[in-house]
Amino acid sequence: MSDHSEEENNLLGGLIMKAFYVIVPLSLIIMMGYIGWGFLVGGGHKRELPAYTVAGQGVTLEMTGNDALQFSTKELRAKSGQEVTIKFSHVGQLPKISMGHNVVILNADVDVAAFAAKCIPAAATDYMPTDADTKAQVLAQTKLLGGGESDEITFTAPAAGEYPFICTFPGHSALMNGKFIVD
Ligand SMILES: [Cu+2]
Repeated sequence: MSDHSEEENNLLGGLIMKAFYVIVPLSLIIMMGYIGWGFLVGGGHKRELPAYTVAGQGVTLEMTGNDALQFSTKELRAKSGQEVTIKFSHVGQLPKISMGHNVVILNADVDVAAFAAKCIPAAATDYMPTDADTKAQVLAQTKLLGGGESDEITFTAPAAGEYPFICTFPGHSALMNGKFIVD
């Protein structure tokens, strides 16, 4: 009886030992799995960070135009290669047809007065000619806005230099102009 019981105990002990040998490595594997998973998840977040950081390294420039033919700034700044977001708002009341405003950034070598002059007849396309030559002169542009409207554009800052910007609505560029300065 006691022998039998001992045998049973031995058998049970063997089973426990076997179970121990299985459970310990198994829990180690599971633990390492968790660590690995945590690392992956953490790594995933870390991999996302550069995307946020890129946006963070980019620059958002907010500017407004009003019914008095004024841009809120005459100077926009960015670093070459930087992702630039311009948030432009028309904070006036007047409609686009009488007081439209846009922000059109031109290449550094563009004759601003000549460019503004050729925009005057382009009413049908919001005072932005659509020919290839004109497009080649433009670095970035917002939509033409009426009072209360806003637009947002994103582009990559070009090589260091000074790039003129204007509103192309007829007559506005004399007052509504500035420089986009890239360092
Ligand atoms: Cu304007």
